[in-house]
Amino acid sequence: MHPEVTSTKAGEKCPKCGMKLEHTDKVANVKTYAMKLVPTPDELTAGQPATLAFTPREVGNENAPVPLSVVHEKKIHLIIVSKDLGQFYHEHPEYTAEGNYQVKYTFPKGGQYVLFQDYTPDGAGHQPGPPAHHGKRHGLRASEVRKRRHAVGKGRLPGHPGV
Ligand SMILES: [Cu+2]
Repeated sequence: MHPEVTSTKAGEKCPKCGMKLEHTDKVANVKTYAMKLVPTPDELTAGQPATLAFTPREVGNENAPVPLSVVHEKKIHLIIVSKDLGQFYHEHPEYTAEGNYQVKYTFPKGGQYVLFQDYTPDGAGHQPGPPAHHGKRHGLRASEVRKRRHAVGKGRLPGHPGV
């Protein structure tokens, strides 16, 4: 009824509706997360270094800090894949004093890229598999990278992997 209400004691009742709380071994975290991406410069251009800044945020509570767990020795695993699948990179944005995670990256060619972020908010549990409403987060974004001379504009397509 009120999944946000939890207790560590047995036999407690929900203060909102009076329902008896049921025991669960699952991590009681029903929060939803989204990764905010701010590229610098705003217009990504092939061959020019860019800084990609990622900020994990709790949906509906965007100002709350979202500490991340270390998984495979890193907090964020960033996979950059060109839409034609010709380019594939694995990067690890690092935490900065600005409170976000940054990685410097130079897109080699113009075109569409998919930025696949793999991260686990503390306390959200660790679940392998496709995007879920709790547990491990997989964020996906496609960024349009300008060719060096031909301005093709920039667009972002938030969405899910088409697999
Ligand atoms: Cu990695």
